Amino acid sequence: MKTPVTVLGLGAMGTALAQAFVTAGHPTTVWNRTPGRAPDLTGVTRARTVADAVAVSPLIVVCLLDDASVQEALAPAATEFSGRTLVNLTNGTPAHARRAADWAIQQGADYLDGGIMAVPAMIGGPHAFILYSGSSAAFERHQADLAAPARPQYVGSDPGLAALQDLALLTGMYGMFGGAAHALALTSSEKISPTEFTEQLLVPWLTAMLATLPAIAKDLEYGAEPGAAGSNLEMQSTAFVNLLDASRDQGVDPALLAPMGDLLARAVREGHGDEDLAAVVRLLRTAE
Ligand code: FVH
Repeated sequence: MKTPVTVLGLGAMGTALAQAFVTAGHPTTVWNRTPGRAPDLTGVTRARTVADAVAVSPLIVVCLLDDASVQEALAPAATEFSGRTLVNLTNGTPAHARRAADWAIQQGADYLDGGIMAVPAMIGGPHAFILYSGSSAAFERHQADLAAPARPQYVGSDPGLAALQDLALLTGMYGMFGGAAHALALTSSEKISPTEFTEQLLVPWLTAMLATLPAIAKDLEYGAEPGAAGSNLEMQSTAFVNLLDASRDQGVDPALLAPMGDLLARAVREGHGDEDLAAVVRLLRTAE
Protein backbone atom coordinates (compact mmCIF):
# COMPACT_ATOMS: atom_id res chain seq x y z
CA MET A 1 0.00 0.00 0.00
CA LYS A 2 1.21 3.52 -0.75
CA THR A 3 2.01 5.82 2.17
CA PRO A 4 -1.11 7.45 3.63
CA VAL A 5 -0.87 11.22 3.24
CA THR A 6 -2.71 14.04 4.98
CA VAL A 7 -3.08 17.38 3.21
CA LEU A 8 -3.93 20.39 5.39
CA GLY A 9 -5.41 23.21 3.33
CA LEU A 10 -7.70 22.96 0.33
CA GLY A 11 -6.98 26.24 -1.39
CA ALA A 12 -6.10 26.14 -5.07
CA MET A 13 -2.68 24.60 -4.37
CA GLY A 14 -3.69 22.28 -1.52
CA THR A 15 -6.49 20.87 -3.68
CA ALA A 16 -4.08 20.24 -6.57
CA LEU A 17 -1.63 18.51 -4.18
CA ALA A 18 -4.37 16.33 -2.68
CA GLN A 19 -5.61 15.42 -6.16
CA ALA A 20 -2.09 14.38 -7.17
CA PHE A 21 -1.72 12.10 -4.13
CA VAL A 22 -5.13 10.50 -4.83
CA THR A 23 -4.23 9.99 -8.48
CA ALA A 24 -0.94 8.33 -7.48
CA GLY A 25 -2.85 5.89 -5.25
CA HIS A 26 -2.09 7.32 -1.80
CA PRO A 27 -4.84 6.99 0.83
CA THR A 28 -5.41 10.74 1.27
CA THR A 29 -6.99 12.57 4.19
CA VAL A 30 -7.73 16.27 3.90
CA TRP A 31 -8.64 19.11 6.23
CA ASN A 32 -9.60 22.69 5.51
CA ARG A 33 -10.52 25.48 7.93
CA THR A 34 -13.71 26.24 6.04
CA PRO A 35 -15.62 22.98 5.50
CA GLY A 36 -17.01 22.23 2.06
CA ARG A 37 -14.04 23.66 0.14
CA ALA A 38 -13.00 21.78 -3.04
CA PRO A 39 -16.30 19.92 -3.46
CA ASP A 40 -15.09 18.28 -6.69
CA LEU A 41 -12.17 16.58 -4.94
CA THR A 42 -13.14 12.93 -4.68
CA GLY A 43 -11.42 9.83 -3.32
CA VAL A 44 -10.31 11.60 -0.13
CA THR A 45 -11.32 11.28 3.51
CA ARG A 46 -12.36 14.62 4.96
CA ALA A 47 -11.30 15.12 8.58
CA ARG A 48 -13.20 17.42 10.92
CA THR A 49 -10.17 18.70 12.86
CA VAL A 50 -6.44 19.06 12.22
CA ALA A 51 -5.75 16.58 15.02
CA ASP A 52 -8.03 13.97 13.37
CA ALA A 53 -6.31 14.56 10.02
CA VAL A 54 -2.79 14.31 11.43
CA ALA A 55 -3.52 11.17 13.49
CA VAL A 56 -4.15 8.95 10.44
CA SER A 57 -1.03 9.53 8.29
CA PRO A 58 2.75 9.32 8.74
CA LEU A 59 3.20 12.06 6.11
CA ILE A 60 1.54 15.42 6.73
CA VAL A 61 1.61 18.07 3.98
CA VAL A 62 0.53 21.57 4.95
CA CYS A 63 -0.17 24.23 2.32
CA LEU A 64 -1.96 27.26 3.76
CA LEU A 65 -1.97 30.95 2.97
CA ASP A 66 1.02 32.01 5.06
CA ASP A 67 3.21 31.26 8.07
CA ALA A 68 0.75 32.76 10.56
CA SER A 69 -2.05 30.50 9.32
CA VAL A 70 0.23 27.45 9.63
CA GLN A 71 1.08 28.29 13.24
CA GLU A 72 -2.59 28.91 14.04
CA ALA A 73 -3.76 25.68 12.40
CA LEU A 74 -1.09 23.33 13.75
CA ALA A 75 -0.84 24.52 17.36
CA PRO A 76 -4.02 22.80 18.64
CA ALA A 77 -2.81 19.47 17.17
CA ALA A 78 0.79 19.70 18.44
CA THR A 79 0.69 16.44 20.42
CA GLU A 80 -0.37 14.42 17.34
CA PHE A 81 2.83 15.07 15.37
CA SER A 82 5.21 12.78 17.27
CA GLY A 83 6.81 10.18 14.96
CA ARG A 84 5.42 11.76 11.78
CA THR A 85 6.95 13.86 9.01
CA LEU A 86 5.66 17.40 8.57
CA VAL A 87 6.16 18.82 5.07
CA ASN A 88 5.40 22.53 4.93
CA LEU A 89 4.73 23.77 1.39
CA THR A 90 3.38 27.15 2.49
CA ASN A 91 5.25 30.10 1.01
CA GLY A 92 7.48 31.69 3.64
CA THR A 93 10.89 33.07 4.51
CA PRO A 94 13.95 31.09 5.64
CA ALA A 95 13.26 32.38 9.18
CA HIS A 96 9.70 30.98 9.04
CA ALA A 97 11.07 27.62 7.88
CA ARG A 98 13.69 27.43 10.63
CA ARG A 99 11.15 28.31 13.31
CA ALA A 100 8.68 25.72 11.97
CA ALA A 101 11.45 23.09 11.94
CA ASP A 102 12.28 23.84 15.59
CA TRP A 103 8.58 23.54 16.46
CA ALA A 104 8.21 20.20 14.64
CA ILE A 105 11.35 18.76 16.24
CA GLN A 106 10.01 19.81 19.67
CA GLN A 107 6.89 17.75 18.91
CA GLY A 108 9.05 14.74 17.96
CA ALA A 109 8.40 15.10 14.21
CA ASP A 110 10.76 15.23 11.24
CA TYR A 111 10.48 18.44 9.22
CA LEU A 112 10.85 19.29 5.56
CA ASP A 113 10.23 22.76 4.18
CA GLY A 114 9.27 23.06 0.55
CA GLY A 115 9.15 25.69 -2.16
CA ILE A 116 6.64 24.86 -4.86
CA MET A 117 7.90 25.93 -8.27
CA ALA A 118 4.61 25.53 -10.12
CA VAL A 119 1.10 26.91 -10.32
CA PRO A 120 -1.78 24.58 -9.38
CA ALA A 121 -2.48 23.56 -13.00
CA MET A 122 1.10 22.29 -13.34
CA ILE A 123 0.90 19.96 -10.31
CA GLY A 124 1.17 16.32 -11.37
CA GLY A 125 2.65 17.40 -14.72
CA PRO A 126 6.18 17.15 -16.11
CA HIS A 127 7.37 20.74 -15.50
CA ALA A 128 6.51 21.13 -11.81
CA PHE A 129 9.26 20.81 -9.23
CA ILE A 130 9.41 21.38 -5.49
CA LEU A 131 12.56 22.35 -3.58
CA TYR A 132 12.95 20.65 -0.19
CA SER A 133 15.24 21.34 2.75
CA GLY A 134 15.42 19.98 6.27
CA SER A 135 15.66 16.38 7.49
CA SER A 136 17.60 14.33 4.92
CA ALA A 137 16.32 11.12 6.53
CA ALA A 138 12.72 12.25 6.03
CA PHE A 139 13.45 13.24 2.45
CA GLU A 140 14.98 9.85 1.66
CA ARG A 141 12.08 8.06 3.36
CA HIS A 142 9.41 10.01 1.48
CA GLN A 143 11.10 10.99 -1.78
CA ALA A 144 8.98 8.58 -3.83
CA ASP A 145 5.78 9.76 -2.11
CA LEU A 146 6.69 13.41 -2.69
CA ALA A 147 7.17 12.73 -6.40
CA ALA A 148 3.37 12.44 -6.84
CA PRO A 149 2.69 16.19 -7.08
CA ALA A 150 6.02 17.33 -8.57
CA ARG A 151 9.65 16.37 -9.07
CA PRO A 152 11.25 16.66 -5.61
CA GLN A 153 14.66 18.34 -5.37
CA TYR A 154 16.53 18.30 -2.05
CA VAL A 155 18.69 21.39 -1.48
CA GLY A 156 20.14 20.87 2.00
CA SER A 157 19.68 20.13 5.68
CA ASP A 158 19.27 23.79 6.74
CA PRO A 159 15.43 24.06 6.68
CA GLY A 160 15.66 27.65 5.36
CA LEU A 161 17.43 26.79 2.10
CA ALA A 162 14.35 25.76 0.11
CA ALA A 163 12.49 28.95 1.03
CA LEU A 164 15.54 31.08 0.19
CA GLN A 165 15.90 29.54 -3.27
CA ASP A 166 12.12 29.57 -3.86
CA LEU A 167 12.07 33.32 -3.10
CA ALA A 168 15.19 33.86 -5.23
CA LEU A 169 13.50 32.15 -8.18
CA LEU A 170 10.37 34.25 -7.63
CA THR A 171 12.43 37.46 -7.57
CA GLY A 172 13.94 36.41 -10.90
CA MET A 173 10.44 35.82 -12.25
CA TYR A 174 9.05 39.12 -10.96
CA GLY A 175 12.02 41.04 -12.36
CA MET A 176 11.36 39.46 -15.75
CA PHE A 177 7.60 40.06 -15.52
CA GLY A 178 8.20 43.65 -14.41
CA GLY A 179 10.45 44.21 -17.42
CA ALA A 180 7.89 42.58 -19.72
CA ALA A 181 5.10 44.75 -18.27
CA HIS A 182 7.17 47.87 -18.94
CA ALA A 183 7.99 46.69 -22.48
CA LEU A 184 4.29 46.15 -23.22
CA ALA A 185 3.37 49.54 -21.74
CA LEU A 186 5.99 51.13 -23.98
CA THR A 187 4.85 49.39 -27.19
CA SER A 188 1.17 49.92 -26.32
CA SER A 189 1.84 53.66 -26.40
CA GLU A 190 1.95 53.25 -30.21
CA LYS A 191 -0.19 51.08 -32.50
CA ILE A 192 1.87 47.93 -31.96
CA SER A 193 0.04 44.64 -31.43
CA PRO A 194 0.87 43.34 -27.92
CA THR A 195 0.40 39.76 -29.11
CA GLU A 196 2.68 40.10 -32.14
CA PHE A 197 5.30 42.03 -30.17
CA THR A 198 5.27 39.42 -27.40
CA GLU A 199 5.30 36.33 -29.59
CA GLN A 200 7.65 37.52 -32.33
CA LEU A 201 10.07 39.76 -30.44
CA LEU A 202 9.83 39.80 -26.64
CA VAL A 203 9.84 36.06 -25.95
CA PRO A 204 12.68 35.25 -28.41
CA TRP A 205 14.71 38.20 -27.05
CA LEU A 206 14.25 37.22 -23.41
CA THR A 207 14.99 33.58 -24.22
CA ALA A 208 18.26 34.57 -25.93
CA MET A 209 19.25 36.87 -23.06
CA LEU A 210 18.53 34.19 -20.44
CA ALA A 211 21.30 32.16 -22.05
CA THR A 212 23.81 34.82 -20.94
CA LEU A 213 23.06 34.34 -17.23
CA PRO A 214 25.40 31.37 -16.56
CA ALA A 215 28.41 33.44 -17.67
CA ILE A 216 27.44 36.17 -15.21
CA ALA A 217 27.02 33.57 -12.45
CA LYS A 218 30.48 32.15 -13.23
CA ASP A 219 31.96 35.65 -13.06
CA LEU A 220 30.29 36.08 -9.65
CA GLU A 221 31.62 32.77 -8.38
CA TYR A 222 35.10 32.64 -9.89
CA GLY A 223 35.83 36.22 -10.99
CA ALA A 224 36.15 37.51 -14.54
CA GLU A 225 39.12 38.06 -16.78
CA PRO A 226 39.81 41.84 -16.89
CA GLY A 227 38.04 43.34 -19.93
CA ALA A 228 36.06 40.16 -20.57
CA ALA A 229 32.64 41.84 -20.30
CA GLY A 230 31.19 41.97 -23.83
CA SER A 231 28.50 44.40 -22.69
CA ASN A 232 30.19 46.49 -20.04
CA LEU A 233 28.26 48.44 -17.41
CA GLU A 234 29.39 51.89 -18.59
CA MET A 235 27.86 51.21 -22.00
CA GLN A 236 24.71 49.77 -20.39
CA SER A 237 24.36 52.73 -18.00
CA THR A 238 24.66 55.20 -20.88
CA ALA A 239 22.03 53.39 -22.97
CA PHE A 240 19.76 52.99 -19.96
CA VAL A 241 19.13 56.76 -19.88
CA ASN A 242 17.43 56.36 -23.26
CA LEU A 243 15.07 53.71 -21.81
CA LEU A 244 14.00 56.15 -19.10
CA ASP A 245 13.74 59.20 -21.41
CA ALA A 246 11.75 57.30 -24.05
CA SER A 247 9.40 55.95 -21.38
CA ARG A 248 8.64 59.47 -20.13
CA ASP A 249 8.26 60.74 -23.73
CA GLN A 250 5.74 57.98 -24.45
CA GLY A 251 3.77 58.62 -21.24
CA VAL A 252 4.97 55.45 -19.49
CA ASP A 253 5.86 55.52 -15.79
CA PRO A 254 9.55 54.51 -15.47
CA ALA A 255 9.16 53.49 -11.80
CA LEU A 256 9.88 49.81 -12.41
CA LEU A 257 13.06 50.53 -14.36
CA ALA A 258 14.51 53.52 -12.50
CA PRO A 259 16.15 51.55 -9.63
CA MET A 260 18.09 49.45 -12.15
CA GLY A 261 19.30 52.64 -13.85
CA ASP A 262 20.41 53.98 -10.45
CA LEU A 263 22.35 50.78 -9.70
CA LEU A 264 24.09 50.81 -13.07
CA ALA A 265 25.09 54.46 -12.59
CA ARG A 266 26.37 53.70 -9.08
CA ALA A 267 28.40 50.75 -10.39
CA VAL A 268 30.07 53.05 -12.92
CA ARG A 269 30.68 55.79 -10.30
CA GLU A 270 32.31 53.24 -8.00
CA GLY A 271 34.73 52.08 -10.70
CA HIS A 272 32.99 49.00 -12.14
CA GLY A 273 32.23 50.44 -15.60
CA ASP A 274 34.28 47.80 -17.41
CA GLU A 275 32.62 44.88 -15.58
CA ASP A 276 29.42 42.94 -16.23
CA LEU A 277 26.22 42.38 -14.22
CA ALA A 278 28.11 40.45 -11.52
CA ALA A 279 29.30 43.86 -10.25
CA VAL A 280 25.64 44.89 -9.74
CA VAL A 281 25.01 41.70 -7.75
CA ARG A 282 27.93 42.58 -5.47
CA LEU A 283 26.51 46.09 -4.93
CA LEU A 284 23.15 44.60 -3.93
CA ARG A 285 24.72 42.54 -1.15
CA THR A 286 24.53 45.40 1.33
CA ALA A 287 25.12 43.18 4.38
CA GLU A 288 28.73 42.43 3.40
N1 FVH B 1 -1.43 29.14 -6.20
C1 FVH B 1 -0.23 29.43 -6.67
O1 FVH B 1 -0.05 29.75 -7.84
C2 FVH B 1 1.02 29.41 -5.79
C3 FVH B 1 2.10 28.53 -6.37
C4 FVH B 1 3.32 28.42 -5.49
C5 FVH B 1 2.95 28.15 -4.02
N2 FVH B 1 1.94 29.06 -3.58
C6 FVH B 1 1.75 29.05 -2.13
O2 FVH B 1 0.91 27.96 -1.70
C7 FVH B 1 0.19 28.36 -0.54
C8 FVH B 1 -1.29 28.12 -0.74
O3 FVH B 1 -1.69 28.81 -1.90
P1 FVH B 1 -3.15 28.62 -2.51
O4 FVH B 1 -3.07 28.98 -3.95
O5 FVH B 1 -3.68 27.29 -2.16
O6 FVH B 1 -3.94 29.76 -1.71
P2 FVH B 1 -5.53 29.94 -1.53
O7 FVH B 1 -6.26 29.33 -2.66
O8 FVH B 1 -5.73 31.39 -1.26
O9 FVH B 1 -5.86 29.08 -0.22
C9 FVH B 1 -5.42 29.50 1.06
C10 FVH B 1 -5.64 28.36 2.04
O10 FVH B 1 -5.17 28.78 3.34
C11 FVH B 1 -6.23 28.57 4.28
N3 FVH B 1 -6.10 29.51 5.38
C12 FVH B 1 -5.93 30.85 5.33
N4 FVH B 1 -5.82 31.36 6.57
C13 FVH B 1 -5.95 30.31 7.42
C14 FVH B 1 -5.91 30.19 8.84
N5 FVH B 1 -5.71 31.26 9.62
N6 FVH B 1 -6.04 28.95 9.38
C15 FVH B 1 -6.24 27.86 8.60
N7 FVH B 1 -6.29 27.91 7.25
C16 FVH B 1 -6.14 29.12 6.68
C17 FVH B 1 -7.49 28.76 3.47
O11 FVH B 1 -8.56 28.17 4.18
P3 FVH B 1 -10.08 28.71 4.01
O12 FVH B 1 -9.99 30.21 3.74
O13 FVH B 1 -10.67 27.96 2.85
O14 FVH B 1 -10.72 28.40 5.29
C18 FVH B 1 -7.11 27.99 2.20
O15 FVH B 1 -7.22 26.60 2.41
C19 FVH B 1 0.51 29.84 -0.29
O16 FVH B 1 1.50 29.94 0.70
C20 FVH B 1 1.03 30.30 -1.63
O17 FVH B 1 1.91 31.41 -1.55
C21 FVH B 1 0.70 28.99 -4.35
